[in-house]
Order: sequence, then C-alpha cells, then structure tokens
Amino acid sequence: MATVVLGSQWGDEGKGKLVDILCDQVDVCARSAGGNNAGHTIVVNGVSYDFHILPSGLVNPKCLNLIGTGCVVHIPSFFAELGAIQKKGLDSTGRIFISDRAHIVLDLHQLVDGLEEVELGSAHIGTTRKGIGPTYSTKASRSGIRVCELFEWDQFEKKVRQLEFGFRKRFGDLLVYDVEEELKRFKVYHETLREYVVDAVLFMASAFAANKRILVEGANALMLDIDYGTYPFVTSSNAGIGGVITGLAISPFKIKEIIGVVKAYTTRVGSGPFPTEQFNEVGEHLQTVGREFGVTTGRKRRCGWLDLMILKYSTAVNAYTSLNLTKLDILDGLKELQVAVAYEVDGKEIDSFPADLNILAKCKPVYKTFKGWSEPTTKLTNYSELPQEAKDYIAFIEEFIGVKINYIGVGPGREHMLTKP
Ligand code: 2SA
Ligand code: GDP
Ligand code: MG
Repeated sequence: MATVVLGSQWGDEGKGKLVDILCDQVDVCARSAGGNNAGHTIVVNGVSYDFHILPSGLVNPKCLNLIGTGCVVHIPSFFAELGAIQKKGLDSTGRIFISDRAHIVLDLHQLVDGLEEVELGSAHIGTTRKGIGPTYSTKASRSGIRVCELFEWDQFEKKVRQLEFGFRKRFGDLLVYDVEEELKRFKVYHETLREYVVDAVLFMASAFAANKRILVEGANALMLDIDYGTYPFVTSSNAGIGGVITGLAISPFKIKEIIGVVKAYTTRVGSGPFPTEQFNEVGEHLQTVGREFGVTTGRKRRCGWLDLMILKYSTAVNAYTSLNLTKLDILDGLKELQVAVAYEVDGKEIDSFPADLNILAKCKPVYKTFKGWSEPTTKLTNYSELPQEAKDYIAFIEEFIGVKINYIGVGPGREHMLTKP
C-alpha cells in the first residue's frame, strides 16, 4: 500500500522533511509530478540537503527512488543534483530511477519559459523559469519528447529540431539558442542516462506485488494544481491527488493514507491573489523568522495568516486522511494570531473557495483571533509540553477541517517533529 504526502497550500509547507522522516520505514519513494521547479529542504544532523527533481527518499540509504511518468526532467539538472548530494556523502548508486515515459525538459523549454514570462509583462506568472510550463505544453500538444526517445537518436534529434523550428517561428530573434550545443550534450546522456531509466509501470507494479512500502512525495501543492489551483497562477501539472494516480499509475485502492502538509501560516512565491497576505510587521516576522526564501530561485516568499478556506477546499479535493502542521515555532512570540475562516465578497459571506480569480481578488478574509504564546517551542519533544494557546490553535484547525493533525513541526530538523496523541 502507498502513503501519499501532498502540499495543501501554495507549496513549501515542509513536505520534504515529513517525507524524509517517513522514509525511514519505506522501501520506495516516488515523485509523481513536476520537475526541478520544486525545492525540498531536509535537515539531518545539522546538514541541509536541497532536492529539486530528485525524490527526498535519497537521504535514507535503504530507500529506492523513482522519478515517475508524470514528471518532467531536465537531464543536466538531474546529473548536477546527483553530483551535489554525492558530494555531501549520500550514495545514490542503484537507488534512483526515471520513468521511460517521463518527458524531457530541454534548455529550449527553459528559454521559452523566460520568454513567455517577459511576453506576459505585468501579468507574468512568476514561474521558476525551469521550463515546466513549456514542457507540459509540448507534452499536451503531442510534440514533447519522452525519456525513452533519447535512445532512438535519429528520432530524438529530429524532434528537438522540430521543436526549435516551432519556437523560432514564434519568438524570432528573441530566442537565443544553440541547438547543436544542446544536441551535443544529449549525445553524452544518450549513453550515461541509460542505467537510470526504467519502465515505471512495471517498477511500481512489482513493488506493489512484493508488498513494498511505497511513499509518494508530492511536489508543489494543491493551490498550484493546473486544474484546482488559482489558475493561471499555477504550475503546469496536477500537483493534487489526481496527479499521483496518473503520474505513477497507482490504483486509488492502493492508497492507504493521504497526508496533507499545512504550514501554520500561509506563503506563496510567484504572482496571483493571496487573500490573507500581510504587508506589515506580521508578514515581515513570518518571512524573516520563517526564512521564507525559494529553495530553487532564492525569491522572497509572500507571507500571511493561515487560511482555512484554502485548507477546507484543498481537503475537499485531496481527501486528506491526516495532516502535518509545520513551522508552528515560527508563530512563537506573536501576541495574537489570526486565521481566516470565511471570505466576504461585496459585504456578503461566501463559504467556498471561488474559481473566478476576479472574485478571489475581491475576497476579504473573515478572521478568528487567537491568543499567541511567548515560550519557544523548538526544544520541545512532547506534544503535551506545548503551550495551551498552541494546543488551542491546533485543536481549532482540526475541528474546522474535520481531519486529525498527527504531526506538528517545531523546527527544521528531523528531531523537531511532535507526534500528537
Ligand atoms: P513553474 O516554474 O511553472 O512551476 O511556476 C508556476 C507557479 O508555481 C509556483 N512554484 C512554486 N511555488 C512554491 N515553491 C516552489 N518551489 C521552489 C521552492 C520555488 C522557488 O521550494 O521554494 O525557489 O522559487 C515552486 N515551484 C513552482 C511558481 O512560483 C509559480 O507561481
Ligand atoms: P517543501 O517544498 O514543502 O518540501 O518545503 P521547502 O523545503 O521548500 O520549505 C520548507 C522550509 O521550512 C525548509 O527550509 C525546511 O527545512 C523548513 N521546515 C520544515 N518544517 C519546519 C518546521 O516545523 N519549523 C521550521 N522552523 N522549519 C521547518
Ligand atoms: Mg519547496
């Protein structure tokens, strides 16, 4: 059976840390969607690891790791990331695999990502410029290139040139790209990538047949899901539960639990509406104390209060069986906390998350106020030691959403995770 870990807000909830902790008891860790736009930081014994396209299960030496069919892979970044973790002493030999059906992100896609952002001007999405949107677009328009095609060199070369031709027609001189240089590099990957490539359908089916414990590492989050997120300010894959099923060919009947990771406040990186965003000292506190910077781009993350309208909506889509509340420690020392429990539009309360971004932009959060706590929580090792005010905050979220919070993060390290009875 599989356990799935998913981001419930706009990403960076701390999924990587939970995945790392759970991977202690897991045989296979698999990514189902996204590419190296993701950034998952894991801190083990004071050493910090940043994962982008690689699954976070690589930190655990017993865990096999799969980059699934629903993912898009920039091969040079894949090798660079492998090199970086090897330098930190992690041995990935024989433990990392890529689906032969996953799509390849070319440098060309990354350049086009940048050009599309410029073309949008002030309406830009705020992408990571990792080529994610253009790669999923070429996948959907059936001109994309899958990993298996790299081993059919003539066909591969022809398809790369076709893509170049199409993008040149669209962007003209704005596209500064050397196709020969990219093909030259791929000629090397044509040999070196082979050992990592597997039939992921067989891989997963054999893992299930052998009763392996499987963990799916969600990337990005529900509010960035192409169908259920704040479109168009989303990523280009299904970051919700649907993407897990298609991206790894997992039957829903084989999913044992779906853990939603919820930051104790809200952050967002990139453009788009964000009803509870705080442009004041509270936002400043969350950003600086929470060290809210993008792991992939280094951008400052926008910060605001916890929004239970989002979490309720996200739970309706992803059907979380339990929650992991993270970064509770970042709220230490705030006198008062606010949590959005409804939205008001033109003076009328609405009780569901709107699809129309024009309406979302008009939403004014209705807040419930909580008393804060002054004691630092990071050193605590037991849930019972949490200040009563923190317990009240947690209990309210549980009750409002109707899903149990099993884990509470009070610091970045593996050891900073409280288990709630
Ligand atoms: P893209 O690059 O096409 O996927 O961007 C589209 C939107 O998705 C957002 N996005 C992210 N949001 C949060 N975290 C992400 N990963 C990195 C991190 C982000 C970073 O862990 O910090 O370093 O900036 C991530 N990846 C994509 C993006 O901001 C756009 O809103
Ligand atoms: P992900 O994309 O969901 O895996 O999250 P990121 O790694 O992008 O961002 C989460 C950041 O918060 C990382 O730097 C983590 O090390 C850190 N982190 C995770 N959980 C906690 C927590 O409970 N408290 C604190 N202070 N930091 C945390
Ligand atoms: Mg992240």
